[in-house]
Amino acid sequence: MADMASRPQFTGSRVTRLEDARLVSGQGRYLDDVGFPGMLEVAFVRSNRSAAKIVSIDIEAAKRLPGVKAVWTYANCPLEATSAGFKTTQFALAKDEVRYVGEPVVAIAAESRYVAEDAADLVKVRYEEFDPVLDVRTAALESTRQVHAGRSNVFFHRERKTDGFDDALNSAPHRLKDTFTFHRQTGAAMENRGFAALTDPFTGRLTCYCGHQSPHELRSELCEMLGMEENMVRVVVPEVGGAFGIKAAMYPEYLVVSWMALKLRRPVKWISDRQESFLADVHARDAVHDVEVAFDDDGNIIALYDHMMADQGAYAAVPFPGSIGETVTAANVLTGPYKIPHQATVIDCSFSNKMPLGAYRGVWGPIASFIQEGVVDRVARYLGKDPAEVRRVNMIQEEDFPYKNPSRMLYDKGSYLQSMEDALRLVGYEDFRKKQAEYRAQGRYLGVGISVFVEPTASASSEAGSVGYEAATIRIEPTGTVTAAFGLGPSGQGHETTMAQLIADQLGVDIKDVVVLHGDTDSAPFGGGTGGSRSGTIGGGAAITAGKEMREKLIKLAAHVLEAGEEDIELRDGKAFVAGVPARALTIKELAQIAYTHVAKLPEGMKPGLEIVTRYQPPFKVSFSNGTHIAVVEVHPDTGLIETLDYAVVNDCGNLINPMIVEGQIHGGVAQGIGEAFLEELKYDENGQLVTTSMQDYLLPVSVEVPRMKIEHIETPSASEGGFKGMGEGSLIAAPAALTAAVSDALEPFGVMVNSMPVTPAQVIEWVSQGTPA
Ligand code: SMO
Repeated sequence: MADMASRPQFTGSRVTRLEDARLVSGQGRYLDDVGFPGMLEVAFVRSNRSAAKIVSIDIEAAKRLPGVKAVWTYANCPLEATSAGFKTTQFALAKDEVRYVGEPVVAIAAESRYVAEDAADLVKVRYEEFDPVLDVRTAALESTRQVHAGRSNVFFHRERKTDGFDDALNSAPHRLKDTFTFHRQTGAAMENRGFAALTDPFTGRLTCYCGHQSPHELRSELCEMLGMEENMVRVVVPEVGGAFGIKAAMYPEYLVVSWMALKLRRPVKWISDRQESFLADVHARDAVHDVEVAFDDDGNIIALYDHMMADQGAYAAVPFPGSIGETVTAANVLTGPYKIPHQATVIDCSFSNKMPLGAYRGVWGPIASFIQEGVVDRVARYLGKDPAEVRRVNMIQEEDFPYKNPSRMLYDKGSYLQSMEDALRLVGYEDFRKKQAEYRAQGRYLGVGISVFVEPTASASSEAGSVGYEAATIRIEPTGTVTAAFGLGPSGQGHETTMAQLIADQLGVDIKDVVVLHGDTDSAPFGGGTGGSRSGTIGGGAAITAGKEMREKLIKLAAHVLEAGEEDIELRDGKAFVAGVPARALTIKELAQIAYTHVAKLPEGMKPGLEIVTRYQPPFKVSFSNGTHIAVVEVHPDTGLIETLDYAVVNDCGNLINPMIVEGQIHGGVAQGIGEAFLEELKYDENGQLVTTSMQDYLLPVSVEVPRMKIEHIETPSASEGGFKGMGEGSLIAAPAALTAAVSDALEPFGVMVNSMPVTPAQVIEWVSQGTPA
């Protein structure tokens, strides 16, 4: 049979996003657009102490306020929100102790949010304070108070070392040490997090609305914690205005709202305000790494040591503690694209009195890249060599694939060196070096930073997808158009377009005739969801696999009705043709009519209907995307301001489904990278109060800070169906390392080598004032 997929009409093209007409015209329905008659709205009283015993809670005045329906404490809602893997006991509403500022203590349901907020002001909680634990090094000390009594603050410890590491380190000609510090951040999605729930009064079935990355995973977690069966709970994910990992988590508020809908028999909704988002959306990063690198005179890196200390915050978080992701995965890819034979890692994850750590785009990646590129740049500076040259010397080469790194991760084929050479060309590297010297002579400080990244994608154990497969249903309706449903939970990535591209090509139909549904557990097959850069590769594989199965059935049916051989049937332009005889054709609609209503015409043994449900699991544990980011910045030592003057990305995520969508992901990732490197920071004071709870304190990049990017693609296919690799996180993984390396390069005359983020104007001024200009 002719394979349409070998001549794709849509796959690989810059197909305009099908979802954008409604999204950019304000017609998207987000969580806060969900409303029902009689709906109650919820406000939470949150802990304003970072570590304290709850002495008493006075809710009487709040209960008496007109319009208030319920004022709940733990006594009304005795539910636990716990994580199976690294169990800490967190209650949906704090029971007798609070462990971070922002922890929900009392929930109020009222006729409106205004009334609920007024009632919240009337609640009086008396606390008896403890000394908060706020820093990873202190948390690890024996003398420090235990965040969870009877349990060591260091809840995860792991040591790994390659054979011969100590000898390699000790016999190396040169060794350098530094400490890298990462600040706290959060996903800061444009759309705040929220949850709505209602119970069917007759069946008792619960329907939940939530902007979430993994609808089925959320349903499973809710059922486990509420003690309900999965056929009694439906999760519906509306449009999601940014998720970035923070909407992959299960939160205490979701349990409270569900429980209220079940007990009060009224629809209930809660959506966080911006302050709550900063306080109570999972945080990320927040780690200190003690690093040592050993190398020879030519710049060959021989061994890398990293003691990683990560601050989990008060609880393990569900479904997994972010500090484990930030460290264990960082250890897995610490050497990045470089052939470093020896590695030793020590990991300590500890509890503190801060908001729990979960996932934020890239999880391990910005940290691993910052260290790996920082180490190469330190070696280059120490030896007086060009940073690009030291990268060439250490880079994994073409003939090394498949390459097993010191953490035994198997890298499939990539284009590491080529991506760097191409990116160097895009910024005119050699020329820039000449100009840089001239600028310096004029007292201007320009720098260039290189970040060559590898990104483990489409993993069976990704943080948001606990399953290694993804699921797709394809149905050709009786009128001949196509409905496809996925278990994915997209949040702006354009799945409605990319999945439709793949399906349309398999079926030979117009992309406009394919409707992609997602995010409703009643209609979508059980799947893992979006996260860990997996949707395009694994979800795309499911789309292709289901498309192929449907194609086979259509061809069989058409061959039978047209009395032709299956090998002579072509699917194209919404029709099944007999090859070479264009007049002998049936439209997909005619085939669908036969399949659904004139079933006597079906070939013997063929079941009626046109509906395929399939699951796809790639033939690897993980596939590695790669690429290079190069940033050119100017640093103004007098004001501390940093301008990004030029930015190049050469990206290799295997075969492209839609280059425009891939580039959109790169644009967003680099923008977030600028935030991470220069702007965004969640700061706690010495009492454990979060002092950055508005957009005035937590600075996000705006258009003036985000440069135009020069983007090129290399396509080194993976072994997945379609040859795709993931790419959702790569740009945020690479960008902070490139940007900070550019700052180090610019400020070389002052002896500056960046070892902490964000690089703020105040930080620049401090470094410059301590340095010695050449
Ligand atoms: S940080 Mo993500 O949900 O892979």
